[in-house]
Amino acid sequence: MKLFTSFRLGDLELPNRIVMAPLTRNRATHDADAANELMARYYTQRASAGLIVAEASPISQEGQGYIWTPGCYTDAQVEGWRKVTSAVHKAGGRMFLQIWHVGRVSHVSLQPNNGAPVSSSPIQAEAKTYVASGFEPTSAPRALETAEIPRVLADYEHAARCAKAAGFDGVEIHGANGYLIEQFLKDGCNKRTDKYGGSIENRCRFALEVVDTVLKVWDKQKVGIRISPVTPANGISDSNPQPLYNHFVGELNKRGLVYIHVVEGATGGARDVAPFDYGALRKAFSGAYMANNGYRRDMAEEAIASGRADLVAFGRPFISNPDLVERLRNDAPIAKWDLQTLYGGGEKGYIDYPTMAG
Ligand code: 8OZ
Repeated sequence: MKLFTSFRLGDLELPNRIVMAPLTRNRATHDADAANELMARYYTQRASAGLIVAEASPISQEGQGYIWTPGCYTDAQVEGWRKVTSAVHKAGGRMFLQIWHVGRVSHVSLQPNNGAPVSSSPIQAEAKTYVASGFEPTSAPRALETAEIPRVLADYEHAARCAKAAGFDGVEIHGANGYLIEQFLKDGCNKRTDKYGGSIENRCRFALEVVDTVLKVWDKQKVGIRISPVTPANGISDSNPQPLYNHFVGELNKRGLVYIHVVEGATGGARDVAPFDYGALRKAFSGAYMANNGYRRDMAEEAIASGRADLVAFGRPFISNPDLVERLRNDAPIAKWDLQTLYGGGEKGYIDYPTMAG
């Protein structure tokens, strides 16, 4: 099967086309939001993936929207992630970090000085976030001032440097699922009248500045981006996503990124939520196309064999099947994930899912 052929991603040789998608699990340390030994065990169990994209990691406190998500901007967080990358590398794996600013999908209790979260425009997200007291509605955001944007870019640059110090093989920019980058891209949220709002070119400006900032730190062959053109996740929408993403991906192509990671349809939901021609993005981009969302074995094989995708990212199946690659190879049953233990907690529902061998 083509799913089990190797693939050259930049200077990495992936032994198969199966990627572990980034998955928020809220298992970081409670005092420092740092990755830890428990997380190192969890990722090491999954090191047979062609590539692991580690869970979304806030670039700053302002960029955090959920409690106990592991950041990548303090010394303690770099040390925490270093434990994870060295264990995964020792187990023979390869690992990118997804770097993340949630924008308005946050809560005052997580923000510096309990202030308002930031966004492109002062419009509250119709979404919930997870804080100390459980799921809560997101807080009303304030619009970033034009003059503040360089400071946010500097936070991206700092986090990109921290990811390098932590030993990752590369970074994935989180440009999906209704977070800050999408809050600029999509016109359901972005109502700005400065050079970051209005036309498609203007709405892409912030995202491309983030990309250019990360490229100051990392070689372009070690930088990917995740996008979700039609997802309604976290209350986001765009009136005409096809021309927006055709333009955006064309600009990404000029910058030579190593992959685009495309959530096809509604994140974690229906693939056919809205019409969209993903083939147009494939055509516009000469790097790797990583497909995601609801893939099963046959679909994944079809996507690789037909050339529609180079890589397929699996999310939830990796939660409950640490040996997902072996299970797919053998067409073995895929264990169901427990919804009660997705976010927060300890070992239960995290590192205790057995392999086929038990
Ligand atoms: C589920 C819960 C919290 C965050 C995403 C990072 O949607 C997330 C996320 C998912 O990209």
